[in-house]
Amino acid sequence: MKFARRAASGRTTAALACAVLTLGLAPTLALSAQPAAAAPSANGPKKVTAVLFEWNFDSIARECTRTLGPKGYGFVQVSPPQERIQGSAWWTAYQPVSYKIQGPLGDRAAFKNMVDTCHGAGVKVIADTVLNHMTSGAGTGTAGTQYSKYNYPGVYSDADFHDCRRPIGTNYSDRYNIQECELGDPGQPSLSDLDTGSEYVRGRIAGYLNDLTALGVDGFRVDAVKHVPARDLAAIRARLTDPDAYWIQEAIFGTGEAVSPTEYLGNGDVQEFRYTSDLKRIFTNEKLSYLKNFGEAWGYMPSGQSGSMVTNHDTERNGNGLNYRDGAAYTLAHVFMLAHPYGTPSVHSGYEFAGRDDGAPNGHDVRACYSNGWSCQHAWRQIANMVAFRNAAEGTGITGWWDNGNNAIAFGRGDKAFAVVNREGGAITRTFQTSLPAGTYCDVQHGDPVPGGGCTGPTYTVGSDGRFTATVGGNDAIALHVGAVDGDRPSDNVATVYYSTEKNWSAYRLHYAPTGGAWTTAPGVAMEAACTGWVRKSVTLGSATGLKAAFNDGSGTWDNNNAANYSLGTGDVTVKGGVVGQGNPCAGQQTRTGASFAVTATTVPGQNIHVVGDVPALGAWSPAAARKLDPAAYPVWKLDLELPAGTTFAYKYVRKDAAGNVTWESGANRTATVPADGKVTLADTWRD
Ligand code: ARE
Repeated sequence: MKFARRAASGRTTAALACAVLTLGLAPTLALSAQPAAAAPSANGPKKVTAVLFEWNFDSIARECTRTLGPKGYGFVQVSPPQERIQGSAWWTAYQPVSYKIQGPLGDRAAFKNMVDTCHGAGVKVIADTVLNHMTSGAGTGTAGTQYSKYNYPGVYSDADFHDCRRPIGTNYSDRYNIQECELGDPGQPSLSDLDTGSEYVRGRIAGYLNDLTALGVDGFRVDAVKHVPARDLAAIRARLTDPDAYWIQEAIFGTGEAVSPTEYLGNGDVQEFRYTSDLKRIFTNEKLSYLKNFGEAWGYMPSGQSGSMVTNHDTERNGNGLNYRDGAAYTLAHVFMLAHPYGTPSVHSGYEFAGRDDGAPNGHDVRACYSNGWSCQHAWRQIANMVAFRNAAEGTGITGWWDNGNNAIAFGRGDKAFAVVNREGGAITRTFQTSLPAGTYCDVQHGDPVPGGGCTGPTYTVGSDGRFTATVGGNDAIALHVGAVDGDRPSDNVATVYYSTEKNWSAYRLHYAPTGGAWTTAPGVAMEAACTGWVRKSVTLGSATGLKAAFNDGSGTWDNNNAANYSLGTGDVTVKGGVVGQGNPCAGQQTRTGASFAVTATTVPGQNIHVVGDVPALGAWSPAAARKLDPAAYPVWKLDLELPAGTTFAYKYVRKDAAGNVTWESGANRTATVPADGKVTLADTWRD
């Protein structure tokens, strides 16, 4: 039968004729009968998905409650939950054996519990579904099903598979090859390709999706749709008990290919893979200023129907997207993605891997983030706090774009939010024009908003003119939004006065009077060290809306603005070179994430211990640019270094003598990863 059909009807028309006959409908009708993808609005403004790749169901349930719900994620995506082939590689997930929910991620009861728990936390659930194919070989599945290729007891037998039965290889210019042959490389076992033109197969697949719906699932990532004719998917979709289920379809754009991702827009959202590869290129090799018209103007599919992502489980391994080893480029690309309105974003959260096939660590069980190799990108402050930014900005476009013509950009989202992304090597200082309402905002890149008002990190005061001044560190960002307003300051009228240390006094004092109030007793109150170049003092002004101030060194030397005193407002105010400004000048300088190196090493006089590594801050493996450690606690040498959250780096210690000779310690490179917040503490011993 299979040969007869192919011989009689040629390539694509074979399946087409089949579909028309069995359905009694023209394929175009079947397509146009489909509802447009409903789901981006299905969880209110909360559209961001966290993809907890290969996490088991119990771990996902915990994470929904602990992080995803509180941070405002709308969806969690779970890896394929059905019975899969056995093996340690992650890609066993993409070879279904049956539609029983039983495998390394857990069983049906655990799955149901996960869905219910996530719903309780306000998070909807997307299941990754594989419906193009089954397995490439024979064996026993993770629920005990004995299977062979083209024979899956209780589900499919030989007649349910396409006739081509040879690997697709790399020929993507032939629709028949793509859609009826088997995913896989020539000479390798390839994946038995379901005949989705068959009513029986469509019914089976729809039955599986409907079972997931009955368990509470809200949407589906549909794997490998390029290999399934769009009309077959439409026919499957028409059988669903939940017509509003969200579909996010995986179809990789390829220039000149016979099957275009746009063919699938009638069935639901489609992932825009050019977004992923372009972001990698821009953030590693090109200029962020190019992103000014990023989105549909770059030829992408419509924003409202496209999935956007910095990376996924394939691209983080095959180089088509950034991955967790890319340090600041990776983190800042996420900040940009979540600040920018294009598409429906997903944040891939996986695990560290040495080889491409490496399966999930610790039996898929995530006991704690940043342990056992679980990366938890979705929980990094720089990424997680942007979910609320994105939610607050939902429905707004880009306003007030600024760039420096190079690698520093800033843009607003109407009167809801404002972000600055600085991929320059050094800090930038600038007064930014926003459309935000006046107020004091929590910088959610460096602190968390405190419920009811307040912020655990730096704040910026936007004036009634919409402006604020900030210094943004190299490879750092600032993000403000109306959901994270520091409510305390405007009502309490607190001023944090920053004074430049350019006078090099040995002590700094602030002598002040709230507007209409009494002066402090001269010489005033002591100011404290704030950051390089600045001292500060916070004062509560009560109902006063500003203060008069003068500065002195406590020993009779004054800066009183040439006897006029300075007039300062509330919030973060600065005085430098006799000029009054606003904003927190320390924001870009704070050492919040990084590494604390400590190595025990004995040396002789004239020798010093340095650390060198694969990131620029560690000299990019150049001993000349290595960073010297401090021997104050000899024989322990120490160095505190700021590095972006999430940076994974390799390093080694080197010894240098007075003549500049370099001796490397022996052994393999050491590696470490900077956590989302705080520092990774290293306690090493020099290896002779
Ligand atoms: C594994 C082994 C193979 C072996 C096969 C059968 O790795 O060596 O031949 O089993 O024994 C994942 C893994 C595969 C794995 C498979 C099944 O990535 O390595 O095969 O699971 O276990 C095309 C598809 C696209 C697909 C990519 C990978 O169009 O849909 O290839 N992506 C999805 C998933 C993958 C998954 C599958 C599909 C299969 O996200 O993780 O595979 O379920 C151009 C084209 C693209 C094409 C790309 C790569 O860019 O435009 O369309 O993507 O080339 O060929």
